[in-house]
Amino acid sequence: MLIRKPSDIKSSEITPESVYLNRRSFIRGAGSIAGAAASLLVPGSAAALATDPKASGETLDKISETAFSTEEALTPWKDVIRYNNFYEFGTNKRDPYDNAQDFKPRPWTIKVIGECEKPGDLDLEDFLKPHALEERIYRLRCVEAWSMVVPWVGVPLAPILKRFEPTSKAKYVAFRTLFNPGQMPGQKVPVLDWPYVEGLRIDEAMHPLTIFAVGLYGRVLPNQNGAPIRLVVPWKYGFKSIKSIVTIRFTEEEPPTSWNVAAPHEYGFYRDA
Ligand SMILES: Nc1nc2c(c(=O)[nH]1)N[C@H]1C(S)=C(S)[C@@H](COP(=O)(O)O)O[C@H]1N2
Ligand SMILES: [Mo]
Repeated sequence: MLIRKPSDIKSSEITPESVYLNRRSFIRGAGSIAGAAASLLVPGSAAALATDPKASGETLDKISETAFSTEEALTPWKDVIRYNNFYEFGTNKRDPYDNAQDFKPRPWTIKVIGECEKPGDLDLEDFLKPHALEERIYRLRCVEAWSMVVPWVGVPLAPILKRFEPTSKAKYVAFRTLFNPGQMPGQKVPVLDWPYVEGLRIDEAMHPLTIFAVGLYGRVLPNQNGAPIRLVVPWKYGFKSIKSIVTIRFTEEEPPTSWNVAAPHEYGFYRDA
C-alpha cells in the first residue's frame, strides 16, 4: 500500500473525520519541542508535570504536530495518567496509576514474525531518536467511554510494517503484550486469557492514523499508558489500542483478540514461538 502525504489523503478516507480531524490545525514544520510541546500544555499541566513523581519519563526532543490533530481541548495530564484500562495492573481505572510504577519498560524489543519476507526485531530506542519522531505529535480524540484528547508522540505504523515486507498472505496483523506476572501483577489473576492480544486487518494497520505511540505530552509514555510502546487506533474502541507490545505477527487468518476470548471462544489462543 502506498503511503501518501497528509495533503493527499481524502477526508472521506478518514473515519470519522469530523470527530477528530481538522486540517486548520496543521502546523507545518514548526520547530522545536519548546514551541510544540509548550503549545500542547494546557494551563496548569506544565507545573503538574514538573512536580508529578509519576511523570519521571524523559522529554522527547524535536517533535512537532502532525496534520491529523484535532483542535479540541486536551484532556489534562493528570487525568490521562490516572484513568486507564490496563488489566495487567488491575481492573479498576485507577489501578494502573497505583500499580504500574515499578514496571521496567526498557530495554525493549519487539519481534516481527509471520507472513513477511524479512522477519526481525524492532528496538524501542530507534523510535525515541529525534529524527524518528520529527513532526509526530498527534492530538487525537480516541473512541472510548472516557473519550480523552491526548497529545500522543508516535510514528505511523505503516512504514514500520512495510520494512518487514509482508507477503500477499498477510491479511491481518496480530499484536501481543508482554507476559511477565512478576512485573505485571494483574496477570496473576485470570480476568483475561494472558497475554493480552489484539489484531487489525492489514488495511487498518496501514491506515495513516494508526500509530505506534511512545510518548504523550512530550515525554516517554508513563507505564500506565502502555509503556514503552503501544498502538493508538483512534477511530476504534480503546481495546484495539494494545499496550506494551512485544510481538507483531502477520497472519492470513483473523487472529484472536483478548476481549473476544474473554467471552466463550474455542481454546485456540494465539501464541508464537
Ligand atoms: N495490554 C493491554 N492493552 C490494553 C488494555 C489492557 O487491559 N491491556 N486495555 C485496552 C482498553 S479496553 C482501553 S480503553 C485502552 C485504554 O488506554 P489508556 O489507558 O491509555 O486510556 O487500552 C487498551 N489496551
Ligand atoms: Mo476500553
